[in-house]
Amino acid sequence: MTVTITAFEHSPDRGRGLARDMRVRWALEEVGQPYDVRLLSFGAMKEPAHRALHPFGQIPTYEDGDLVLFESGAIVLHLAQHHPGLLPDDANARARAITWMFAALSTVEPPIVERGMAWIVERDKSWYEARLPMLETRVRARLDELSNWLGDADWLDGAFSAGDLMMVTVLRRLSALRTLDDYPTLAAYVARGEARPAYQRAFEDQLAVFTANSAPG
Ligand code: GTB
Repeated sequence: MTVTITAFEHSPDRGRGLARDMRVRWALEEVGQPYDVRLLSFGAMKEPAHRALHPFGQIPTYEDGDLVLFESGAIVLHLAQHHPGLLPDDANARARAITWMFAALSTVEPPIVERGMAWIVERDKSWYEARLPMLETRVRARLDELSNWLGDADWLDGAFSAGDLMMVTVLRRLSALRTLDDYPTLAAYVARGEARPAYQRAFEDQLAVFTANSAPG
């Protein structure tokens, strides 16, 4: 049975691969698993049929026979644990790669999302300009630390892993603001991730959805 994931019918990022189905697509491509995509409107995401799969009415979800998962991190971890290619065989190295997945999602992503959300929902508020330096400082503190850790290594801990996949997708959320221009080590790290053939296949597939749904006439 083919795996089915869900994604935006009209992604607000105009197909730049910033929505969280991108990580799942990339992981599926890395492990060579074919998949179908069910596209959802914002309305359909909140309908009972989708909420039965995702309690918060969001994308992505993952269906494989009787198994239904939500949360992009849990989906990528599931794929990495059941297929070779995204986690090392050595038990300690495997645990460290999973640690990097959590670091991406619970230490690096939150300040990036918080700054992005402030721009979306608070930029016309009186307090926005006062709050922005604090939000910016918190993002840059994590980038400084991550950049120091990476040094001149290609990946976070040995060979490319699900930890890198997750971290690259988190850092890509900074692309519109060009923040990574100040972090050449991290910019090169993201570029290495984006150069992987599996990433490129996943990116093209999600971009094709946006292109098809934006075609005139
Ligand atoms: N923690 C969950 C996970 O990792 O799977 C978060 C899932 C989530 O935030 N899903 C978003 C969603 O369904 C899409 S990815 N939103 C609709 C809703 O909540 O009603 C977040 C996202 C959206 C758009 C952009 N963008 O346009 O750049 C980037 C990221």
